[in-house]
Amino acid sequence: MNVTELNEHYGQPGLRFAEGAGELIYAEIDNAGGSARICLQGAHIVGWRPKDQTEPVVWVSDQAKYGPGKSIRGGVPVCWPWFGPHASESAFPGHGFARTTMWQVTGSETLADGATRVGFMLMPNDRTHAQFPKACRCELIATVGASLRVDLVTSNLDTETVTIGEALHTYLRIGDIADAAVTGLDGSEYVDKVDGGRRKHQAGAVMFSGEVDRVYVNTESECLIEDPVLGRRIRIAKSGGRSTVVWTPWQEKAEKMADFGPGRAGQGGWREMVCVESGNALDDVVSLAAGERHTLSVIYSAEALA
Ligand code: TA6
Repeated sequence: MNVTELNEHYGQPGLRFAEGAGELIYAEIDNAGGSARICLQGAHIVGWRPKDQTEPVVWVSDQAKYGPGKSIRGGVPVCWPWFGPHASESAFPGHGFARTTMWQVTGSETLADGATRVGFMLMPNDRTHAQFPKACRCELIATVGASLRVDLVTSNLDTETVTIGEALHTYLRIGDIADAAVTGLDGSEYVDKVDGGRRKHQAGAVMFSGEVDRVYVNTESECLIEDPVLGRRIRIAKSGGRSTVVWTPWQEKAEKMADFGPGRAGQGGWREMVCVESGNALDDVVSLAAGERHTLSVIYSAEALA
């Protein structure tokens, strides 16, 4: 569908479709509770701000690259049908193909509380079929308002069991990574990717003074990002997800990547974000018998620090 057809079929008072960066099509949402943009490539949420916040809650790099087949640095990249490197094929894209594949809009709705809901379905093609030869449907439902809810729904339409890894690789806007803390993971086991994949246990809050890349397993806990610089707390509540990934590239790694940018304060965009990702990875990958369906749901919200 082109932009005109999308607006005719799915336009809502708080929702319109428009062509934007990289000549890609975006769902642009602006309602009483919040605003967001969602790129149809990847069903990739590229920013969300509740109306009571002056700063966005979902962060996007000012140097993000937009274009067909490019993955966008920031927002809510969808990792599916695997998380991280592919288990056996190193040539397959890290975090799967969902974030660089076109999705189609399947529906839209304005809810009674004024929130806007938009549904998307991943469109398989020859490339995705070659990398994942399974009849599996992947849908994303975004509900945008004062909070942001994302449901990632996998349906196994195959005749055999299918195993998937998945995550919402969400970049959250913070004042300064050196002052932020992530709580909710105390006592959880994690795989430390910056220490050779060693297994460790979290003690207290996650604090940051260097690169952190950890996959916490077997945890369904809500996580909070405490941000004294912006004076707020970001709440990340999930269901259907047993893994939480916490990632900051820190300075050296970010500077090797072309798309982090200088950030608002000019001290590096990496200082102004942290990824707290909700999903099912490593020990927690999901096996779906023929005909089964699985939903990962995450709700993001922000509140003032007391
Ligand atoms: O989720 C953390 C992570 O897997 C890191 O290892 C880091 O490389 C990051 O994702 C970014 O991956 P990307 O493929 O988007 O550059």
